[in-house]
Amino acid sequence: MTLAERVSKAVDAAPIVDLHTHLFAPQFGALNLWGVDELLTYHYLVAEALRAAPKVTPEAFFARDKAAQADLVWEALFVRRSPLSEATAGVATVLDAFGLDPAAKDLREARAFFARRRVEEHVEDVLRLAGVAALAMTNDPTDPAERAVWESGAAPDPRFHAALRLDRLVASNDLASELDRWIARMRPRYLAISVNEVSPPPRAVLDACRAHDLPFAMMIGVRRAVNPRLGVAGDGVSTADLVPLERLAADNPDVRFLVTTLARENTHGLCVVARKFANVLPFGCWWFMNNPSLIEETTMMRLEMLGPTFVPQHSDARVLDQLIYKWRHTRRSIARALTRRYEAMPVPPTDAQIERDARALMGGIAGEWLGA
Ligand code: HDL
Ligand code: ZN
Repeated sequence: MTLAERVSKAVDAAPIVDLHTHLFAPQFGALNLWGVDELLTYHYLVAEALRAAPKVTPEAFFARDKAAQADLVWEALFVRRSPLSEATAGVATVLDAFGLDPAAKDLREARAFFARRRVEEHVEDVLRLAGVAALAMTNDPTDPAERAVWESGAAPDPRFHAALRLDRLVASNDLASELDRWIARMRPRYLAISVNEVSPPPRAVLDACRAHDLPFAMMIGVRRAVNPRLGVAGDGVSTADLVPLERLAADNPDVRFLVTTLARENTHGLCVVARKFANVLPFGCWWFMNNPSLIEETTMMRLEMLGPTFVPQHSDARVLDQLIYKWRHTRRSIARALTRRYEAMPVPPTDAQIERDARALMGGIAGEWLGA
């Protein structure tokens, strides 16, 4: 076998620990999204369909029901055009993985297939096909539907770990008591927030991280609602100043920071910050970075500057079935970058060394930080 083949084999076999998703365990009922209509109304595809069919206004699109929205997306992006974007290629990968025709003229076959699926078996099949051993959800107690599930006493499938999302919770009047309440109820593996610019979080947040030994995840560079007409598809990106992140890491050496940046221009700077501060762990190729060309570039940069001491990827999946494509596609990019770094070694690695490194990168390091 060639080096590339040996690396791909090890990366494909390495169990995944998915550090950030918007998935919900089956115990969350309708919040657990799956099936072809959910796949096709993923906000990435909505934005792409509205570009491809500009005569359809966002308002007219959102006035349709979900099936009619999915039909429009299918026609615009899969029938009239080839699925060349990462999000469309992903749907094609998922359909193909289930033996469905990604070039079908309509969604009848796919809808009939998913209609026959039972959610419990579907969850098992998707996790198996994607090679995902554990994942973190995104849990926001200010969301009434999610809050109701937690207050019902539901116990999530143990492979679905909680992550307490603070974007809205930080506005609480008594943040400290809200944090205590939801940390006790959810047992989250980390606290998380998305920001446009880096600024110190409220003191109560870092106090809670220390008190419960929880990492704090900062997702930096998002600009919300640059086009409000697109709803959840309307967010944009900006390059952030990372000097405040250095200060945060320096001022809180006993707090572990999980960090991902949305702008390609911040990738290199984050690697440098991580070299200066061992309590900063770069993770994933977030959102607009989650494309094969950028995953390979980013993973190369991180391997060159950090060695295998970071988490190359998270899926950010919102629909259960997306785990299949997001991890199949990303494994290819990570394997390519890893192979290129091994080629730079004067003595090639053994199969055992390749397996050790692949397992650390695909799940080991994330698992340590997730406590999974
Ligand atoms: O803030 C986030 O966690 C982002 O991932 C947003 O949810 C975004 O809409 C998304 O789904 N990106 O993949
Ligand atoms: Zn996300």
